[in-house]
Amino acid sequence: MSALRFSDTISAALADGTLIVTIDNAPVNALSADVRTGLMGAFEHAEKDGNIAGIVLTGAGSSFVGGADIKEFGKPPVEPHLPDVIARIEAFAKPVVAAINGVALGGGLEVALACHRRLAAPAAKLGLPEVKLGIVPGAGGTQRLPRLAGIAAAIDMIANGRIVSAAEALKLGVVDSVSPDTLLADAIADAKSTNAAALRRTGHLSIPAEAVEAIDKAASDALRKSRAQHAPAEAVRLVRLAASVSLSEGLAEERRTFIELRDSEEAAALRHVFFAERAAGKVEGLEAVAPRKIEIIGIVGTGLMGSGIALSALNGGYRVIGVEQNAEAAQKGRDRIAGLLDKAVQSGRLDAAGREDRSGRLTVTADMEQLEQADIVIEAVFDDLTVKTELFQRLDAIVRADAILATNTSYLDPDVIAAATRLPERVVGLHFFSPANIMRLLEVVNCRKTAPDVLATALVLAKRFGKLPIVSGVTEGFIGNRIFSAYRREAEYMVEDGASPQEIDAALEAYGFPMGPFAVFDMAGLEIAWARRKRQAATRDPAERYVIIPDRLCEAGRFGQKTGRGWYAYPDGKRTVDPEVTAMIETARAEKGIVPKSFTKEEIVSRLLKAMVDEGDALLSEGIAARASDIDLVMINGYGFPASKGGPMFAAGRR
Ligand code: T1G
Repeated sequence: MSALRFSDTISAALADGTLIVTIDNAPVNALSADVRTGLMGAFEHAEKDGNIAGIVLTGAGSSFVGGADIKEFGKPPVEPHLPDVIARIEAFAKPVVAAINGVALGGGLEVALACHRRLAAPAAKLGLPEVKLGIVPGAGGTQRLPRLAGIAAAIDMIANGRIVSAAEALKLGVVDSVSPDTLLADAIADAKSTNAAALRRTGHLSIPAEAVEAIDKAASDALRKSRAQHAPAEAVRLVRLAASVSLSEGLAEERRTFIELRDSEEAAALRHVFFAERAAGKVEGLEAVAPRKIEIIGIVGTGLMGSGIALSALNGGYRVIGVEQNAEAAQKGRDRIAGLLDKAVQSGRLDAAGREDRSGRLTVTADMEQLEQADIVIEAVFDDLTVKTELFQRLDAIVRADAILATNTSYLDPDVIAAATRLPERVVGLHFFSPANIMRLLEVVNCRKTAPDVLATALVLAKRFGKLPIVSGVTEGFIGNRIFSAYRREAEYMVEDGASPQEIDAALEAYGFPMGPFAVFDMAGLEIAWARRKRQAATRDPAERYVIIPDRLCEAGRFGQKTGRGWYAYPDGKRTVDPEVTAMIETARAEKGIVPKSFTKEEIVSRLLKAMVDEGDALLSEGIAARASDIDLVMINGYGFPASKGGPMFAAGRR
């Protein structure tokens, strides 16, 4: 086969009259300017060369094409523009077959949709996830996908950014066949057998007829999930439009909408989150450090947190030994984990074989000696310093010297726990968020003595658990709870200054939080913070402003939702403003001689955002957080900060 090169990233080989064009732009074959230029060159060549009867388009490595090059967004667009490349492919006079060897996402799927035929490898994944970046497909996806899969399926995939397997793509008509292991050969054969005089151009197909109810349901399902974001609604509008306008009109409206959204604040925020997630968990100088081998994970405590952690570990493919204080508690732990597995099966997240496989890798015992086999032990016992320290001292005598000990504490100082053990350098913090099998966020606490390879191992484990690891230094509450405490403090100051809890909650919900702070405090329970305030009372700085109202709520037995009353009352479970609380607030203000002020929604958001950002700046200057984008990810993934705003540090930078 003779090799041809059309750009740094586009090469081709002629095989038996078929030009095999390969996109090779590591790491995901994004459609950079060089890729687009090379593709145009390859098609130019194929058009002129009479020996070429057809083209096969494929990707190098594990991706077909991971999408348009997101790194080019926000910069002046460079020709050739993607829609022009795509139009060139679809209009080509000779058969063009896509051999989808891996992920075909965004512009990658749009390129495939413009080909005349599509063959996929079984492991290929296909999707138009642009809404996750606050945009819509901008190169024909909203107009071509419905011509193959129908309006309802196209709405489901595009407005939800849902990625489908090759098998589902085949069922939907998005690909013509799935090739188990001879994808390229099959694609060449397909190109050769395709009649150039009767090419099936996707853009020229009419939209398949389907029930209006199915379309309306797909649309309402997608819009219900999208909450405050604009892109999903625009995606629904554009896909529906495909049924009533010509291809060129639809493409023009799609492009206009794409450009408008691409330049929006929301898209800038979501792009920030996308790159932040890829930067997270990277620690300067750790690249060269080899992580320890982990196969067996011990978990002491299989209560709410421990069972969630156990399921994450089982999902990560590990063997798990859960340990409880006695046989009865061990049985309860086994049942709790079995319940989580059943829920995963019922929700369709797990099939029966997967459940079987996980159960087969789980042991729950009262015999702590079994942990001598463990490569790491994660404790998820009662958050008390003595309990955790004594446990680690017991484990010191049971586990191997090269085993890691991880503490899942929220508020205790892991350095103190580590200092009480024989080998402090093997201790690391893993702060899971409840429910631990669902919440992606995992704060990996780099204690003062933690060895580099122990930290590297914890980061590998976090990824295998499917978590988003954020490295934190040791400070009370680590990154998330320290910022959340500042947020709570400022919210309480504002109540004392004149804003009501319901005004503050409404302002933050309008900004994009699923729940305002006082609703969250009531849901979490007021007694935890109250206990901590009482613990700290003796050492509190008398000069520091102190809001007495939360103490009074607790003294009145108002601990939040669970007691039916907190900052709000909850008659029949419905959150309502309680005049008793309003009176308590007014009394507390009067005692301090505060004349209540009124605040606009914007003032409320700005003041609470500033409280979070000031604490974030402190965490950065103290070296607790490695980068501002890590702080954004913690607040988005652990505390409901709207991703469409990018996180507190990003949002503050844009204001
Ligand atoms: N553009 C630029 N860089 C990208 C990229 C992209 N589309 N996708 C990934 N990267 C980088 C990423 O930042 C990281 O860089 C490295 O590749 C590995 O990524 C016109 C406008 C493809 C499933 O939304 O979902 O097409 O940290 O760690 O886990 O309508 O990346 O190494 O420097 O995620 O194997 C639509 C986004 C774009 C897909 C691979 N496409 N990417 O996952 O690797 S908009 C997407 C992903 C668009 C059109 C519109 C995943 C992946 P670094 P990674 P991975």
